[in-house]
Amino acid sequence: MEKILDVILVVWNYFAKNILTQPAYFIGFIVLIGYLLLKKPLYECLAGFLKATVGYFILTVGSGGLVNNFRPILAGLKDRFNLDATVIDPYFGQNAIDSGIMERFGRTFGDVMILLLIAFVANILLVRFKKYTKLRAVFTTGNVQVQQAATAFWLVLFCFPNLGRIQIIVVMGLILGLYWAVGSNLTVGYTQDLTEGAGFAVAHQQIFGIAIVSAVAEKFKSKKSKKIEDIQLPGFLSIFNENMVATSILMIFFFGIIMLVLGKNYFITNEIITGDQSFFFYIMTTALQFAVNLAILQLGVRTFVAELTESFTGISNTILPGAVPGIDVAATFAFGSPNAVTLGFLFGALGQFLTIGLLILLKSPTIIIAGFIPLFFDNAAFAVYANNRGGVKAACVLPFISGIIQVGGSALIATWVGLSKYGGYIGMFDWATVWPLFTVVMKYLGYVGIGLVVLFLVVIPQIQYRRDPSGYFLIAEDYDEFLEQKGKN
Ligand code: ASC
Repeated sequence: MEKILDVILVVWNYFAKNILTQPAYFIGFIVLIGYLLLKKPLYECLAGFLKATVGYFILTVGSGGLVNNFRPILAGLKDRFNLDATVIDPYFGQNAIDSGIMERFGRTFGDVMILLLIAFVANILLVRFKKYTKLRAVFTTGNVQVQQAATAFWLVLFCFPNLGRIQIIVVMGLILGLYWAVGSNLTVGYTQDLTEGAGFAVAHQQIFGIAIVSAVAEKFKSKKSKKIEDIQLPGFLSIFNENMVATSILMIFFFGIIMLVLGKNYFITNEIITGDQSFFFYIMTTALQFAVNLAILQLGVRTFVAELTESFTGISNTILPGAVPGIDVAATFAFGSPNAVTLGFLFGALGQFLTIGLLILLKSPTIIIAGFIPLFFDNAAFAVYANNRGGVKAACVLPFISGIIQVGGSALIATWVGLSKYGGYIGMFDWATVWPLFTVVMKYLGYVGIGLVVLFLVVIPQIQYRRDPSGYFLIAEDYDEFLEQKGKN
């Protein structure tokens, strides 16, 4: 028995390290398997695999470029002002857990990978039995799955410090798998609407957020409400109608101000620029990288999404009937209005910075430093969905509120569970809202709390299904047919 377990773990570690956490290959292999199941000629299967993998790598170049370019600038505020602060960013969060987990709980990161395996298998099984569970989406975004498994592990250790090693991994693995299945399932309908049936769901860190924002955005809809793409600005403002121009101008101001606050000396001391380099042009180049990387990201999405949509029917007709793949939230930035992405980022930043100011004024025990990933990927996505469902006002107001919640929620949970001491917290929307709630319920109600969390998650897709039994599966399986049934075509 032990031998078998060892073999499973070796295979799993290989898969997790090389494929799952490299979503480009994971998506590539999904496309390959999909085409094989569709019995396409081998050379087409190979071509699909390559196109999907390359496309996803292009997306990674864009999103990685954004992160690498702007994260140091935001995090720099911490050093510049000598703040003892917690950075809300998934990678800072993971590092914090890495350095604290042994010291505080006597566990290693290896346990996190086992938890991840259980959650991953749970997600697939939940979708396999969709007849009962009503769950349609499989999480494939391995890079964020590791961060979530680590955070979930910390939270469950905090709630049940005395529970045995195996029990704790199994309990949290099941809850996390359920969260993945239920959360990404929540995004299926809204994403099909946004992408006009591209056939994917979101599997990231703000999946409950997307559902909440999309539902609330509808309250903003009126006869007068306009979508961003319908607004034509007059006169000189018309240059803002062009996304690349709008993004560039806004980012020169936004990052220009922050970089001026940091000061040229900060960049010289940290050997980012040399003394004889022009600070003005350095600011320009940095700010313009925003538009550059966004364009790359969108190209990547366009390259792989068509392959994924077509090939996945091979999987959804056979091994996982009616399923859709859950993929990185960045994929949604290639749909809807490109200006929504920029607006969401800026309004989210406004909300975050105001709340951080408030924390400083109120002498909060934990000061938060805005991290680029929550600031951008959560709020840009919220604006894209909000604009699609409710128009421009929703696309401004909701990311602003999200910014407040991200900082407030993260400050509370990171302080309470002790992660702020290690300098980082994941900070993404669901981990500043839904997961803190789960943690409170489990900490105070114990096993009953676990039961309540599971019940809450299990019931959600049942409610979704009962609202529209005839369209619920159809919207994922055949979007055109769904539109026809709803009389929209
Ligand atoms: C995250 C995370 C990333 C980015 C990326 C966005 O949460 O860990 O690396 O967002 O997935 O494309």
